[in-house]
Amino acid sequence: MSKDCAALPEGGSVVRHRLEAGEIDWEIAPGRKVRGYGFNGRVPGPVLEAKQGVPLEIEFTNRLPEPTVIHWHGLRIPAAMDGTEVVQRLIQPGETFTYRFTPPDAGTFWYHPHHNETEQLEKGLYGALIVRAADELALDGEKILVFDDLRIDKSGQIAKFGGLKDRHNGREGNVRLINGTSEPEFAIAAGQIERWRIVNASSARYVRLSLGGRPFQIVGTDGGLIEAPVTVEEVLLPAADRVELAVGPFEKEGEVLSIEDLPYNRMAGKKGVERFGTIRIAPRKASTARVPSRLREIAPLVTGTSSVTRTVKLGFKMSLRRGFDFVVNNERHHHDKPVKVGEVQVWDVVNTTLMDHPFHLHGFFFQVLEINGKKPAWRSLEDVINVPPKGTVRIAWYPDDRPGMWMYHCHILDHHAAGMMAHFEVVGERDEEHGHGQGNNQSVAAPVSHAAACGTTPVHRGHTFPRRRRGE
Ligand SMILES: [Cu+2]
Repeated sequence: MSKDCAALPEGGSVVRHRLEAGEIDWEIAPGRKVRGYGFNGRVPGPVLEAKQGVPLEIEFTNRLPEPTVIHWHGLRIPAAMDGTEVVQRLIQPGETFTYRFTPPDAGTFWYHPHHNETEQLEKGLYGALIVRAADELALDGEKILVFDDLRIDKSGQIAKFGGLKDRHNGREGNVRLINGTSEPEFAIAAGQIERWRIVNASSARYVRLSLGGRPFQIVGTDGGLIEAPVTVEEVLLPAADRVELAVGPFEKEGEVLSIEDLPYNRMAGKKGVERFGTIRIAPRKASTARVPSRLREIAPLVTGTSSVTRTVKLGFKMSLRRGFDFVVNNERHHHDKPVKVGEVQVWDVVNTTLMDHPFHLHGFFFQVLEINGKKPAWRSLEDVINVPPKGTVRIAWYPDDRPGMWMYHCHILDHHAAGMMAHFEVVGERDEEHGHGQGNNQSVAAPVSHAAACGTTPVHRGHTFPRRRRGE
C-alpha cells in the first residue's frame, strides 16, 4: 500500500490525518471508470496509520452531495467519537468535523460512513485503519487487503439501489475487488512469510477465503492477535469481519495462485467459486520471519458455566407497508435495556430467521463462548460474529468506563437499514451515583482487571526473531 496523502505532519505525540469524502471517478480496472464516492479521491480511502495509546486526530470534511458521519469500526473509543447519528449531528455537505480519540488496542480496523451506508459504502466510502503496537509482530512483509464487491449495470456504472430482493438478501456485486481494483495481482517472494491484514468491506457478501487451497496461518481477528497461530486452508469472513494471516512460504517461483471466495450458502442465493485476485510467487528472497508459537494471552471473561444476562433475538417480520422488516426483539430499530459499567455481559444472540446474520457490536470487543452450544476452537476478541440460521451465539463482553449511547446491528447493510439494529445505553458509575448514591457496589459480576477486559498481555517482545532454518 502506498504511504498516502492523508498523513499530516506529527505534532508532538498526536497522530493526525485528514480525510475528505467526495464524488470521484473510480477506476475499478484499467480504463474502466465508474462514478462513485471516495475518501481523498480514492477507493479504498487511505490506510490510516495509528499507534496504540497515542492520541489520533482525524479532520474530516464532507464534500459529498449528502450528509454523512464516519464510524471507526472496532475501535474501543468514547461513545461521542463512535461516529453514528445517535452520538453526533450529521456532518452536512461542506462541513468539517474533527474526530479525536486514543486507540487502546493494536489491530486491523476500518472506517466507513454510518449514514445511508447501503449507498455510501457501496459507492466506495471505506478504508483500513491500522493501529500498531510498539512491539508489532513483523514478518518479512505486510499487505493490507480490503475486499469488496460491486454491482455494475449494463451501462458499466454502479447499479441503482433499492428493491425488495436486495432488502431481503443484501446487495451482492458482480465485480470483485481488492483494494478497489478488479481482480488484482499481488507478489510474494518465494521463501518469505508475510503478514496479511484482511478487511471484508462488502455490503452483504461472506468471503470464504482460499489462497489456491494452500495452508496459511490465522494470527489475528477483529480485536488483534489471537493466542496462538492456527493453520487452516480457508477462513470465512462475514461482511465487516477482519482477519490477520501469516501467508507463505511458497516455494515455486513464477507460480500463480488464485485468491478465491469458495461457495458459501448464507441462505440468500448460493454462488460458485469466485476469484478476487491472484498471487504471483516472485523470485526467492531470504527470510527472517518466524511466527511465534504464542502470540499473546487473552484472559477469559467468563470461566465455568455462564449465566445469560440478556437475550437478543434477530428476527424477520412481515409488514403491510414495507413487505417485510428485519427486527431485533420483534422491533425495528429496537431500544434495548441499559448496561452498567463494570458488569460483565453474557448475551445469547439468537437468530430466529432462516439466513445468516453478521452481528456487530459497536465500541466493545466480545469473546465468543459458544456457537450453537459448542465452544469455539480458540479464544479471540471480536466485534463481528456470524450467527447461523436458527442458531445461537453466546458472547461475553465487559463494559469498561465509556458511558453513552451504543448500538449493535446486523452488518448486512440492507438488514441494518431494514431495522435489524438496536440502541442501548452504557450507564456509568457517575450516572449511578446521581441516581441512587450507591456507586457501582451492586455490581454482581466478578471483578475483571483492565487487562482481562482488554485481553491484552503480549507474549512476544520485539520483532527480531531467530532466522528461519530450512525445514523448520
Ligand atoms: Cu442480517
